[in-house]
Amino acid sequence: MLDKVLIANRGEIALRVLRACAEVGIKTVAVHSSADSNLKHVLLADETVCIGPPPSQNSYLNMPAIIAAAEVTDSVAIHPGYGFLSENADFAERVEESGFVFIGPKSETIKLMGDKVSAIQTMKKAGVPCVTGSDGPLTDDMQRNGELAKNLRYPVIIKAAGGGGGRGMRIVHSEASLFNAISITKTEALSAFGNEEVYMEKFLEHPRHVEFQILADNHGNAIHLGERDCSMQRRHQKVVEESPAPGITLEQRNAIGEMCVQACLEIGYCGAGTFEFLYQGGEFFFIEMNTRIQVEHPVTEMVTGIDIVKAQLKIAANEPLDLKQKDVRWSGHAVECRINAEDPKTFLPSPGTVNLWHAPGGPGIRVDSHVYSGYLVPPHYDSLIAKIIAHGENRGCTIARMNNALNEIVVDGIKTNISLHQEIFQHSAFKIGGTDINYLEKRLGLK
Ligand code: MV4
Repeated sequence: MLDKVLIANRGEIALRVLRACAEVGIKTVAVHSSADSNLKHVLLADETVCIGPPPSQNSYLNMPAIIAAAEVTDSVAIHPGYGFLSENADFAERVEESGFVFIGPKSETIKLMGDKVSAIQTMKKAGVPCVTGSDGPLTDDMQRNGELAKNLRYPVIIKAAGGGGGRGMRIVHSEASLFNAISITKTEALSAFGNEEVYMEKFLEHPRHVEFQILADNHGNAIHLGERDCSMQRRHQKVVEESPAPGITLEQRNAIGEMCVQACLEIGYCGAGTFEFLYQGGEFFFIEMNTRIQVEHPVTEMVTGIDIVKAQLKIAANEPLDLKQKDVRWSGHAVECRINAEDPKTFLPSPGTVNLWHAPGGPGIRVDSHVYSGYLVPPHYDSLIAKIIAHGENRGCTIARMNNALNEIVVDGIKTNISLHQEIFQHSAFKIGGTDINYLEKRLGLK
């Protein structure tokens, strides 16, 4: 196993990684900004290194400072968590070149998937179903672009190759606005991502966001852990996630999961990964691949009983996967609520001191959180303070358990979105399941 892992992140995911390391006897190094000395995982880590001032740019995104911290602590590997440098191919490459293990796929894989045009081309070639579109970057031939959009039939969507996660895209409803939309998206993409390449897809109007979790090792083994439904979102921020996705059959799960596994084997994927699909009209369409651990990984862990972070550590240590696909079983249902330090009506961040924190409990409840009574939520970072995960034998039981948990939890001193979750869980459409990506924004009167 790895001897010592540096955790290049903060908050709940840093604690999640620390717990996995401690469980398998790996020493931990917490790197943190000067605003984060009192983070729970920093207090628990074997060693700590302050890597800079509060702004992320100067600390959690400061590559030389993080690599220097790995050097002075004799770390052997770096876990990037999610966000920050987790999908930065340049960072992964520098980590590798400095002689450390980057806990994730090879830097070339991150690069290949980070460019959405090459990601889609790769997946299409590997037999994964994709949204019909331009099959590559748009050229400056505007007549050709016009014909392409007409053939796809409006609405179409223009997306930046360097974008992803909802950044750098524009919906086009008619030819009148096509050329302008392409040109604006290119300009924005160049300034935001340093890459002006854009591509076109048919715009799906009522899809659900369904993603597949995979694990692949360095020995030619890959498995899938089924899917998660992340359709309950607002402005590309997921609010509630669940597994399995309502209405998806075991046959669909096995068929799409197997395609993802085959694609992983073809590209020599290594580590944990997620295939994002749009699901509409009973069909799956690949849109992006994430090469990191995701916020919502616990719902998959709850229904499969597989510890995905521990699997990442074993894979990074070059161990073969100890599970075959036939060993993966899905049991019951799991739902996750993201608890944010934010105003439930305006969604503005609400940093400050948590005077009192009381976590929910009981059968089937898991709490992934770094918060404790007296903890100060700094204003510099993401507002996620806790993830409440409920697991039960079926969706109804799971929702009932989550309702209990949302009633039990106490957070005093800062505003949170707990009331939003309570409201969502009363909606009849949510109780039925299978709402699309537009549901929450419509319900909130934003659409
Ligand atoms: C789309 C789409 C409809 N049609 N592509 C947004 C985030 C990025 N991962 C891709 N996104 C979308 N791509 C086509 N061809 C709708 C979205 C989309 C979306 C997707 C998943 C979850 C939430 C979303 C919210 C708005 C738009």
